[in-house]
This record gives sequence, C-alpha cells and structure tokens, in this order.
Amino acid sequence: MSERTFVMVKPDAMARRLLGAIIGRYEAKGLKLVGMKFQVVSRELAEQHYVEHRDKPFYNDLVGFITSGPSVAMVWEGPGAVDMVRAMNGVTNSTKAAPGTIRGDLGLATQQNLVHASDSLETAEREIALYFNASDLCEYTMPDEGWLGILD
Ligand code: FUP
Repeated sequence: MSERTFVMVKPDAMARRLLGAIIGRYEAKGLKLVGMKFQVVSRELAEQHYVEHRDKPFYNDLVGFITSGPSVAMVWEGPGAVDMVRAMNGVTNSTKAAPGTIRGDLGLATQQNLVHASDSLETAEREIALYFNASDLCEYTMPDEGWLGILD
C-alpha cells in the first residue's frame, strides 16, 4: 500500500554536501517526493520532534545538533515507504549500519547519522504535520507510476 514517510537530511549531511547523494537514493529507488522544506529548525520544533527522547541523557545534545545548521525536511511516498526508507537509512549507530545503507556507506557516528525517517505510519503522520501544512504537499502522478507497478 502506498504510504507517506517523513525524512530529514540532518545538518551533518548538509555540512558534508551529501544532500544530492542522499536524495538520489530515494529517487532512484522509485519513491515520489511530495514535500520538501529547507530550514534551520527552531529549538521549539526540535523539542517537539524529539519529545519521546526528552528524558534521555543525549536529548540536549541531540536538540543542539539538529538546530545547529540547515536541514532538509521531506515527505516521500511509495509502497511500504515507512519501513523501506528505514531500511535504506540503516540502523541508528552508523558504525553498525550495513554497507549499502546511507548510514553504513556514508557515516561513522550515532548522533551525526545523516538522516532521520519515521518509524511507523502513526509517527509519519505526526512528523509530517509538525513540519508541513497540508498545502505544502504536492499531489501529482509520476509518468512511470502505471507501468512500473509503483501504484498498488
Ligand atoms: P532513529 O530511529 O534511528 O532515528 O533513532 P532513535 O529514535 O533511537 O534516536 C533518535 C536520534 O537520537 C538518532 F538519530 C541519534 C540520536 N541518538 C543519540 O544521539 N545518542 C544515542 O545514544 C541514541 C540516539
């Protein structure tokens, strides 16, 4: 079933000029970009985003890092997009992420792990609403949707 997931290219990836390389992976997979926003995330927004981690020892550092420079928030759409993008990103600790994943190929850190992606459909809905208004998202059909079986 077609799903939407929230993805963020984090400040470390931006600083390393990896935005194009990362977006290219999701594009090449066949996902459809339906929303995109380039911004320095405010402290308030970062605190809402990571609210589930507010009692963790790394929370303050994490909020500091995510607000430390520009990042790119995106919504990607496709069949099984939520789990698929998580798999493409690799596990949280980049040193343990499998080769072939974004973190496995491009990173070495846990906090500076290049990308964020929603971990469930419910989280995706919440995160998309945090970063985007409904009118920011584009409804359109890709020319290959019918003949690649991308619509199901
Ligand atoms: P993920 O689902 O891969 O985004 O990872 P988590 O939700 O477990 O953690 C959110 C973010 O907190 C990670 F992307 C990186 C950061 N983090 C740390 O900085 N230190 C830790 O020990 C664990 C996570």
